[in-house]
Amino acid sequence: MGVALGYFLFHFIQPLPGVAECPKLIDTFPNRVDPSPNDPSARAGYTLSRTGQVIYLLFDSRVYAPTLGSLQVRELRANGAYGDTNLGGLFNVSVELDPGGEPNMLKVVPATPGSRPLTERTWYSASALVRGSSASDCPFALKFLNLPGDANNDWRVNANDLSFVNSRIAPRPGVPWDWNDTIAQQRYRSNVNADNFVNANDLSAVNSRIHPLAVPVPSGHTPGIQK
Ligand SMILES: [Ca+2]
Ligand SMILES: [Ca+2]
Repeated sequence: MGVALGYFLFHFIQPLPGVAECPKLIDTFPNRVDPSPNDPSARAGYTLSRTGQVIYLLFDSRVYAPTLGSLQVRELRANGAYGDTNLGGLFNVSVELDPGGEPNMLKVVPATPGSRPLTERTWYSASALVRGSSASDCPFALKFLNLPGDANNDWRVNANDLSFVNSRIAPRPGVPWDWNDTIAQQRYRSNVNADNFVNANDLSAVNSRIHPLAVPVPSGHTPGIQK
């Protein structure tokens, strides 16, 4: 009886032949900041707050870097349109360990160190086909705003960002980052000039980018991870 039941369960729980699972994009580290009582206007995700233009993409399972040339980075245009120029070739993509030590994360970084392929105050789409453990050609897409200085994530740069950064000045180098640590995330976003410190230079970086009006998402586009 027990053997028969075990035999039944063994076969019942096996994946069906040919069923492949795609890794699913679930989070983007630089864009993530949890709203706090001090930042009531902060909204979920969507801005690159640093000048470094590095995007971390967290997937729900093992992910491999996209096939060369499959990364597309394009400006968002009105009425759901995209810019003609694909900036994807200006970035390198590598697999990174997630906070749990699993190779479930991609790091998208400018191929030329220090270069800034993305224009500030501009909305972009990043998309590619990636491979998982059992599936290939798995699509993901993200729409985000490149707005260095927008530490509190409300699509504008103003005195609230100066306050945000000022209250997170770190006395020591090596900004800690822990995916689940809200303080670390906020420090990451506060490091506007993308060195290893949160200090007066970041306040200057914010101050030089004051833009009190929110940068609106072009019509026909929904910000964030595309479902
Ligand atoms: Ca802001
Ligand atoms: Ca800094």
